[in-house]
Amino acid sequence: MIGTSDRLHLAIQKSGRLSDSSRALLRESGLRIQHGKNDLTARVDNFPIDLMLVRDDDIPTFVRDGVCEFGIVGRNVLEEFALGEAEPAYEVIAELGFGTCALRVAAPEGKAYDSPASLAGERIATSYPRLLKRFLEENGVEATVIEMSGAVELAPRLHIASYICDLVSTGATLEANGLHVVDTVLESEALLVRTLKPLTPEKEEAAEMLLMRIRGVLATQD
Ligand code: PRT
Ligand code: ZN
Repeated sequence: MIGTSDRLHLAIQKSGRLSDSSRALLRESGLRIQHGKNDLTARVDNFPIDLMLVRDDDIPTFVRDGVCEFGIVGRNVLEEFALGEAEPAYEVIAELGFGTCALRVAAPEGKAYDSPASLAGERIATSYPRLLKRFLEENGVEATVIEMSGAVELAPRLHIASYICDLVSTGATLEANGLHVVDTVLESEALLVRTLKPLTPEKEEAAEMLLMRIRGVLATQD
């Protein structure tokens, strides 16, 4: 019989833009997920796998520490986290093709932008300070990064910053706030990631089965 300690833990977003697609992928992979959306964990009843239903921001930490051997999380969240780490914290196993968006620089109407050099000396509001700082450094630009946890698109109107760097999918939010895209910092989609911590042979076996099934589903989507 398989004990609790032999069950694989896979972290997915509890409720948000990645939740439904993450669950759908696992279901298509043949996993029968038992519990409803409000529990912290959900048991897979036909494989030794438990789902951890958490905030997306917590997934990189859980995978780094091996609390969850696998996770599904956006590249944006993962790379922002990784830039704050001294050592590699995970391995990317697969690009999942959902949750697509991009971290973009946007400016108010009438604000000139030719190249990243246009940002020199400016104030830029973002929830992704490390990714933005990397972009500025790569382009040899010195600018002030203003960290905001949300409502970044309001920053120019509130005179907190002259540019913003935020996630965009349809662009409707930018448009509603009189902003337009001027540059791209990172293209993003949901990724399947794996801990770098070694697995027990039992967990390794479950991991190989899980990956084979997920890869099978992804192959039919290409
Ligand atoms: O509660 P929890 O912390 O888990 O959720 P969250 O609120 O932090 O995240 P959530 O559910 O909003 O997003 C989860 C992940 O979905 C993100 O980390 C991205 O990888 C991905 N994703 C895809 C997006 C978007 N598209 C997106 N459009 N995340 C956020 N947005 C925002 C965007 O910033 C804008 O403010 O949605 C708004 C609408 O976008 P437009 O361009 O369509 O208007
Ligand atoms: Zn979040």
